[in-house]
Amino acid sequence: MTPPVLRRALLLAGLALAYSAQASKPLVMGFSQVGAESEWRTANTASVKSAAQAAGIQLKFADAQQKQENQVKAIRSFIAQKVDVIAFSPVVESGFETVLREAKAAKIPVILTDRAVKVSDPSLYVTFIGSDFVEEGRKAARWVLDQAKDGRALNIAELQGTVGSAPAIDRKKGFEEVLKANTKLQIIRSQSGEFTRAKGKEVMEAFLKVKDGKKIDLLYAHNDDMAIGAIQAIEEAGLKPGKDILVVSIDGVRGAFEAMKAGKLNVTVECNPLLGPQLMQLAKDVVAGKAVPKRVTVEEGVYTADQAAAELPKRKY
Ligand code: GYE
Repeated sequence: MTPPVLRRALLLAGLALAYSAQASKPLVMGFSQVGAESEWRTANTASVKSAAQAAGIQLKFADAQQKQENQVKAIRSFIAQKVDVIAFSPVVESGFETVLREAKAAKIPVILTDRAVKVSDPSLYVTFIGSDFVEEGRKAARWVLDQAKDGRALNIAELQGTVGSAPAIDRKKGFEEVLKANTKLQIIRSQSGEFTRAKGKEVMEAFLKVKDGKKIDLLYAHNDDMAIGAIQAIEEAGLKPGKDILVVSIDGVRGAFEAMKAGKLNVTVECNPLLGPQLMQLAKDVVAGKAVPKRVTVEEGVYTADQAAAELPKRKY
């Protein structure tokens, strides 16, 4: 028979051991990324991965290759693995209701990063951290309005992002809202370039071939990668991007600053992809049961070609 004192000591030691095992168990995050479609996305992925490591969070990373079905599968597998928290950047806005209900039923909190979803029940996610895409579209259009202050008319071509994605929907909305102020500014062509360079180039080539007698004066691309692809198409058509056709885009990635330095891109609206550190802090707070804001936005600027040379060395993505 163990004496009662010894029994108590053993019990306490056991409890302490269990407690320290619990405390040192890393928080597990399942993260479903959109894909690797752009420079922005690459920087975003790098930020998430390095921030998880720095925060001591075990990351289960899944690349959806721009397909919603892959994302739904990834989220279901995170639920099955009983991760502590799920974070994801939704490829498109609609169609996540069912899988989000499954996460909720499993009591796994969900954080949206970068892109928003449309759901009838906002309690299906805890918080959303990302940029204000409508405002980015407005900023791009304000620059265009400025160019047309002298009263000239501008025919605009638009390269949209992924069909149904929050940034494509919102950047179009914000741009059109501000553009309305001047009826001489007309969008004469608009199509998706899926946020990639290759598709941006392909669609711009097609735009330039349309024979309706209308000359394109300005290109608005929903991201820098599509603008960079389109710039190539413009050059191959024997025109000067940045001069014959003004080019405005969104993201503010290094490639855009290089294009601005070369005089081929006129302006980029910043969209910060370095969300990793904020996301990890939010995840820790959420799992610890702390209250977090429903919406966390990111501060961003606008850069023109004349600032490119000075800004380039300072760019972090
Ligand atoms: O602008 C684009 C990327 O969701 C904000 O996705 C992001 C967008 C970004 O492919 O380059």
